[in-house]
Amino acid sequence: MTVTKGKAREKKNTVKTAKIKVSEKTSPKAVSASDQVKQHDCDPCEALDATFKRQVQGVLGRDENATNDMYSALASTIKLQLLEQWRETRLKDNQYQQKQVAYLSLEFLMGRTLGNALLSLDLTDDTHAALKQYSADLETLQEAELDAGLGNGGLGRLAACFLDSCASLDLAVVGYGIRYEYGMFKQKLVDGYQVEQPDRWLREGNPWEVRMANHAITVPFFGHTESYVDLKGHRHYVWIDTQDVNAIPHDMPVPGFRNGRINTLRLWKAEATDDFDLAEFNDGDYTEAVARKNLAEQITMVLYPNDASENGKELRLRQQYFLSSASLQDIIQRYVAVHGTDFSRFSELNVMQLNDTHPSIAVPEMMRLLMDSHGLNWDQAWAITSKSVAYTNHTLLPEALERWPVRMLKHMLPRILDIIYEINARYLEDVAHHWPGDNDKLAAMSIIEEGHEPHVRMAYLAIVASFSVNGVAGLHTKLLKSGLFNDFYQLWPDKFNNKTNGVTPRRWLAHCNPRLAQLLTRRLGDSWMTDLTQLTALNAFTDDKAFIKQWQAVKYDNKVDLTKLIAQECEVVFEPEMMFDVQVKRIHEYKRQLLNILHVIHLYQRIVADDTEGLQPRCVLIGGKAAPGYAMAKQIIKLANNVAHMVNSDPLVTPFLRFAFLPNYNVSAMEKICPATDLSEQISTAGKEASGTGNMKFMMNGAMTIGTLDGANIEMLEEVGEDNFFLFGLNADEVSQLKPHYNPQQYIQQSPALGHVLEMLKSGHFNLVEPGIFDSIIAAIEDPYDQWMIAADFEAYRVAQEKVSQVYADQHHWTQMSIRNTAASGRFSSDNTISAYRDEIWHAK
Ligand code: M8P
Repeated sequence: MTVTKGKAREKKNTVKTAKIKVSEKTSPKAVSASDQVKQHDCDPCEALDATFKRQVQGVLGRDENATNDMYSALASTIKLQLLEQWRETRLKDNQYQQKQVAYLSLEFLMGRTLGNALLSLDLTDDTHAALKQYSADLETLQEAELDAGLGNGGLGRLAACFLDSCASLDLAVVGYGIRYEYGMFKQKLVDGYQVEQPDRWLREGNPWEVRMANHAITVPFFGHTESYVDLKGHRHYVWIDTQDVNAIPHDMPVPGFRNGRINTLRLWKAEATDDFDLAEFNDGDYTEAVARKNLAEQITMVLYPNDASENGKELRLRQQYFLSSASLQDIIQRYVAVHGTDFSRFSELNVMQLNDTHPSIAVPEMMRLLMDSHGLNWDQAWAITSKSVAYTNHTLLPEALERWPVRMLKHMLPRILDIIYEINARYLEDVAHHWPGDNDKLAAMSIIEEGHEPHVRMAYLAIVASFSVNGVAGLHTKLLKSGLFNDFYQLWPDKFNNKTNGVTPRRWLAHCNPRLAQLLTRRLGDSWMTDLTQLTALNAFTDDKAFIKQWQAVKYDNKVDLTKLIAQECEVVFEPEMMFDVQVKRIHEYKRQLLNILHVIHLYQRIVADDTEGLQPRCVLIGGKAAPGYAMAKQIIKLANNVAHMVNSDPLVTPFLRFAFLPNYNVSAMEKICPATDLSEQISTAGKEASGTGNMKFMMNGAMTIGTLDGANIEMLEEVGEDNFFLFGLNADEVSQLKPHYNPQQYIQQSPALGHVLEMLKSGHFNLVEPGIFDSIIAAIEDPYDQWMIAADFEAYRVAQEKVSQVYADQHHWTQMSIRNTAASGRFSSDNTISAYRDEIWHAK
């Protein structure tokens, strides 16, 4: 499969190697494929030059010596360069020559745009040239861009990778999301504790967005419903006395990789409507009216952290409905503009992919729009809705399963609640038909969870209305079918399918690791960027001494770069000669950062006891944010910082071990971390991590994985083979079998190493002046109800880490394994994942 199109494809094999230079700096220039056809008729370099000059000199107040000003001048220049192709893409897609896909997501974790846009448009060299007349260099300007952190972690970043692949595969896909004023909070450390600070990512404006005020949509809230019967005897419903909010689209470009397509990420901003305030203005209640205006605009103010303690918050439901309603109205308007109100072709020409249940209120909203606004009857509306909605599940964790109080829906979205009840009543007839007389089944499968406070089960609503329900890795899908959604699987086995996640090789290899990208391109040509399976050709070079040396040099230089970031952010000196052992991801008990920290303590004890035989010098890095209300996750961060302090301040220890916690881990940090990592920690309790995607980024960049049989690790292991992967621990079946009679003491007795670690923790060695602060962590490890089974896996983890050290000691062998990991990573390109969505779910093209 390749995504190189048209003229570019004709030229694919004529790489002008002369233009590919070896660059010492981390510069995207190194990977620019100079064989690609430029997309402009005039000399692109001159056009870019001239626009850039106008942006620098022609915009009042821009200062040539201010990095931020130069960044926004450059970003505006590149945006202007892509406007024409962007418009052409939109005009073409408005004709519905191919099926239109809407990817609905509350989160898009885009990170920075500039570097990726330059790579996709093949403008890196021209930009370097245009910058020559100025004092700024491209790298510095790229660093000035603030991350668009409109997501919590993997789920939001997956949406961003998918958009990149959709555009690069020439698919007509619009990402629909929310333009949060405040993205993911910024994490600071104070005394080793996480402190959250607001992320005002828009404070200096967003040069990439285009505000489309003329495409504004009105979204209703509150009010009540009434019904009437028309002359033909048909009952109609109206939702009246609503408080309306305007949804203003802010579009961001999503360029395909050198194929001329520019897709759109449409982010909605909430603004008060004029008539919202009118009555009160007239009554003279000015302050009340302004307060209400703020209420409307609150909807898109802040991204919700993925936090169990935030479950059921009213503002979050308002966000979900706001996104769903605005996006569906937009999709329907576009369709009606071409096909009128004949909806018979709607589901053939449109599909809506729900990124988890977060936008699943779109199901009843679609029914409402088709019936109440466009006059369809129930059966017609249901036939269309249920043929155009597909749902992706991303997690089995019970606390992440969304349920909304019926009471809240009744107040905020009365018409929507009526429709949910009707969907439920009709669907339960199917259930009753399938399991006659089984009332327990009806209660268990009902969309409404009865009880003291009845709730709407959003996952059930999504499953009932969707023609496709997919999990995000093989094991995860299997567990969905056999566990959480088993009843639904029995009822509709054909709905269920697996789509293993992937990550975009443009950002996660070409852009973030220019040294490796250049090495790959020299050996293989550059079409690996659009067909990552070509990397399997690397297996031919595992005995090539010169190649091995080059591979090692790349890793070494990347490590040197990372040491600078670590020194600056953590005040810890990492040595590039030592092994870089990394775990970066959200802090959660199931991800088991605690297991990693216990292992660090174990190494520390060995070094202090002078038991260093077979130890390989290591630098351990942990990074990630804890949900603000997740007390245990915050304690784990504090423990990491206290242990790091002890490790790094003992000169007898530091030759063997250094330990840092990186604050404010985000997309841009990962772009520096994954190219420099030797060992990737993917150590979740088996059965808990649906897929993982960081694991894939590390693998692509030649890191070895130490990991459990969980999520996509299983498929990574399948691709690379057991000899090139450090596997340990219980599998998912063993975890669930052990659960009822788990006895941590038994494991503690069987592992002297774990016993010593716990003794030291209990002695207060890491919290001498902070008595008792780690008691809850110690209790959790020793708790027979510890779901994460830290004690059960510790010994196997320790042994696997010994094996890691042994292998690392043989650098030649380690490098061969590293090459094999990159070579085997092709399956985890999101191009591959999206091709499967396209062929098996969307049937687009
Ligand atoms: C996110 C929320 C955000 C705000 C409020 C409530 C939320 C509830 C759940 C989630 C959520 O599921 N987040 C995930 S799922 N984050 C992830 O990284 C997950 O999706 C990834 C992409 O499929 C998977 O790779 C991860 O294994 C999975 O944990």
